[in-house]
Amino acid sequence: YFTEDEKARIEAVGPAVLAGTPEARAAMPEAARLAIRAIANKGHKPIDGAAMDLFPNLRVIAQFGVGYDAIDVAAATARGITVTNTPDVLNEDVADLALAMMLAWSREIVKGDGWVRNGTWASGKELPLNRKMSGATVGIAGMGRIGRAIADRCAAFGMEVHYTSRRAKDTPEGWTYHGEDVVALAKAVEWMVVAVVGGEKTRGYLSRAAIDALGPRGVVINIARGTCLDEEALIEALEAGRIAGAGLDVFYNEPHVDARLIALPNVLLQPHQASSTVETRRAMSIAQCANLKAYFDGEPFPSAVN
Ligand code: 8YV
Repeated sequence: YFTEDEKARIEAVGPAVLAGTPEARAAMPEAARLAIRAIANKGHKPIDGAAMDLFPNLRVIAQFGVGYDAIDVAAATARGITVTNTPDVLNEDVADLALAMMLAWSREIVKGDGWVRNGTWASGKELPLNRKMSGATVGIAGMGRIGRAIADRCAAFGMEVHYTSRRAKDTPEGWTYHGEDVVALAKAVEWMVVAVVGGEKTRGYLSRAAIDALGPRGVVINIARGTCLDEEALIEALEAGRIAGAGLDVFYNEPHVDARLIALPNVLLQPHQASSTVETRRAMSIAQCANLKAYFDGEPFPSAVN
């Protein structure tokens, strides 16, 4: 949902109506639908060709977020509609959350907090020893802009960086490129961070074979999209102890998380909050509105994806 500030920023570009559901859009009178030139979208509910066809004069869909997998870009292109996103401004926050989950998982931060609050520590017990993260091996599945921000942070923790990507990147010496072979990547590392773009092309990118190749010390971190890994295979591997754990900010069926994941103690769960800082959400809102304004002013889009 758009916040009041975000709505005000959109309304400063032009008059706007709130129609966040397919039902609300279909219920709009025809004259109102004909007047719509742009959609400011937020969240991950699909916008397909039929949704676009409700608005014959639609020319731009401005997504609030870097990921635009919810929007059928081919359908938009076929209709002469430009899709825009908000890249870059959220790289640091997403990378921060990836490292926060890695540190929280390895050092049992959530459990430790509970022990202090519920008196377990005061009763004389000591938290069982946990696991060192600094200096370990890490695989970055997808070395785009967010992947790079994660890798830089991991390097600062003395971690040995491995990655997959469509092309080898210009990286500091010592980082190992595994082509697009995510199984080879998994064999080389203990930590696996999924940072590929969402969408059909990356569905199940971290495959069953890759998850199993991680081995019993393997920990999967996902800040990309639920679809970027085989969630069923992940759950089975976690339940069987074939891998050590996971830290997940994204899921197949958000906001409804598979009950088996919720039952697992070795999984750290977050409510898709990687970009959710005041600072970054403001920057994303400004970037979304800059794209909307560019359309109405007849200027080039700052960040079009098609
Ligand atoms: C969402 C995200 O934009 O940028 C992305 O791709 O997943 C998030 O930042 C946010 O959840 C609002 O839809």
